[in-house]
Amino acid sequence: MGSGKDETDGAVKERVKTQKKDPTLYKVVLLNDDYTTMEFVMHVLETLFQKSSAEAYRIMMQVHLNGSGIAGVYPWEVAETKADTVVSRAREAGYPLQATIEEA
Ligand code: TYC
Repeated sequence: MGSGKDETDGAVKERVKTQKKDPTLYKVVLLNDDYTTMEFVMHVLETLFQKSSAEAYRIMMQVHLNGSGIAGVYPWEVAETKADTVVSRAREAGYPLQATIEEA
């Protein structure tokens, strides 16, 4: 279809149209506290972040010993929803566990 002069015209237009989502990824960061049980944190990592029990234990201990740790990396909307879900599940269970998101 191209005359030679404008052979990239259609392709450029199509790329702009199809790139709907922000490609930036965000870390869901769990924060340590003195009251949330290790078992609860591992349960959240296994059920909400699809971690194996070994990986859940590793991440939980990273948070416990160093103050924070990465539960997973996702597009913004997914990361935000998962962080909110961590906090609401913790509150339902009576724990002060906090989760935040950070640009990856
Ligand atoms: N520090 C908690 C305890 O000793 C365990 C814990 C780990 C809490 C990770 C929060 O994100 C956390 N019971």
